Amino acid sequence: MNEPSSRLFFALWPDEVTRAKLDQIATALHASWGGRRMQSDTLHMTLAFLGETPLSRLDALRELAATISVEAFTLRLDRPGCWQHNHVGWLGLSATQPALAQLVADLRQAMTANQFAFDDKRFMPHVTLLRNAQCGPPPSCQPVIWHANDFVLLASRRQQPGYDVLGTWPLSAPPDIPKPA
Ligand code: 2AM
Repeated sequence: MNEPSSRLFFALWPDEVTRAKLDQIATALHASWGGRRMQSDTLHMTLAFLGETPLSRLDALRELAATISVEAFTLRLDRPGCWQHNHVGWLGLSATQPALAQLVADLRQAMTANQFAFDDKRFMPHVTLLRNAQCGPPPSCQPVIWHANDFVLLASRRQQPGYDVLGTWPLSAPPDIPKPA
C-alpha cells in the first residue's frame, strides 16, 4: 500500500492587512492581464517546495524548521511581473532582501542535511496573484510592505483549493535600533 503523503512547502503567510493589500494588487493585475485570480485566503510566498512528502517524516521536518534562526524582516513588494511560459502574474521585489535569502538558504541546508528532497531551482521571491494571465506591460502598483515575523509549513488540500498550516515558527526579534541622542 502507498505510504500516506502530502504536498508540502515552506512559505511566508501574510497577516490580514498584508493579504488585503496583495489582493488589491491582484485586482490591478487582473485588469491588465485577465486570467484567474488566486483566492485571497491562499496568498503566500513560497520559500521552499518539497512536493509529495511521506507524513511519517513530518516530525523531522518540524524539528528542522525549529532550528532555523533568522531575524524578522520587512519585504517591499514593488515589482509586478508576468511569466510568459506559465502565464503566472505575480508581485515580487526589485531589491534583494538578505534576511529572506538567508531564510531560504538555511531551510535548504537543513532539508539537505536531513535527506529531504526539494525543488532546488534558483529562488525567485514572488507571490502568485494570477494564473492563465495574458502577459503584457505591467501596470504601475503601490508597493506592498510586508513585515515577516514567522514562516509556516503548508500542505495543499487534495479535494478543494487551499492550504492547511501544519506549523508556524517565529523569526527572531531584530536587535533594537538605538534612538538618536
Ligand atoms: P507558484 O505560485 O509560482 O506556482 C504551491 O504549489 C506553491 O509552491 C505555489 O506557490 C508554487 O509556486 C510553489 N512551487 C514552487 N516550486 C514548485 C514546483 N516545482 N511545483 C509546484 N509548485 C511549486
